[in-house]
Amino acid sequence: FSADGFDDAGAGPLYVQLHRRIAEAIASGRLKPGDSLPAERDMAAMTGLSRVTVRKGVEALVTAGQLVQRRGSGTFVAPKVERLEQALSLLTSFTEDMARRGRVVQSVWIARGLHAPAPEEVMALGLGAGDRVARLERVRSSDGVPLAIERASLPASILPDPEQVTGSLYAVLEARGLRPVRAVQRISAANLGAKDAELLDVAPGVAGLKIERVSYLPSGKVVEFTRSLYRGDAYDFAVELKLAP
Ligand code: 16G
Repeated sequence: FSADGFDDAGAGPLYVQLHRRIAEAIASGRLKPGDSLPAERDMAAMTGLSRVTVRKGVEALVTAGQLVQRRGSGTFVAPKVERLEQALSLLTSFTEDMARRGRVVQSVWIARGLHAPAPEEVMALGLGAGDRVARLERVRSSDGVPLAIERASLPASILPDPEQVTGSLYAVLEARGLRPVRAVQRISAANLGAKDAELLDVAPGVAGLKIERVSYLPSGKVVEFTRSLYRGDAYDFAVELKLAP
């Protein structure tokens, strides 16, 4: 970054000029995914722009998804996010989906334990008085890019020992003969709040997809009630339609 070429007169507001210059550096590959940007005060010193102008220019690129800001560590060029096409007609797990694509899964736990159920969990899981619920909350990533936040609730009768789940939940259920065979899934639009956006490494307010899945055993017993937030810039959900009879 240098002070050359910033032009008070013609080329639009100064923050837009900075925005354009950083976007060009990313497009040309001079700045690569994961590269860190200088601190706001250093960028202001290098360019001769005010800190307010630098902040506005950087914020515009964060909103556009080209830069990410991580609290405490700075501003980085956003990792390249490839869009994934996900079939909606098959009941698969996150781990299976990624393995099929030859990708490696990472999960960061937010919470994992047994609790007294909330009213919506009682309803969705068909719990009785005194029943407990196992909650598994994690950020699911693939190849280092966070893709979804998953909040799964299971009856304690299905999963009395949630701390035993360290990798794939469906693999644990399968090993116990409790793998779900059917599910109902609901997808709706959601703008990500500040906390969820930070977990997914995107700017607050960007579009996400909220997915609710209730899955069942062959007997009809509910196995899980899972609420997920998927990154809107990473997923295409596809389903095959047949002519109505
Ligand atoms: C999928 C499911 C989720 C399930 C998880 C298990 C959606 C929207 N959700 O992400 O309901 O709990 O897989 O994955 O597809 P795991 O076996 O890798 O833990």
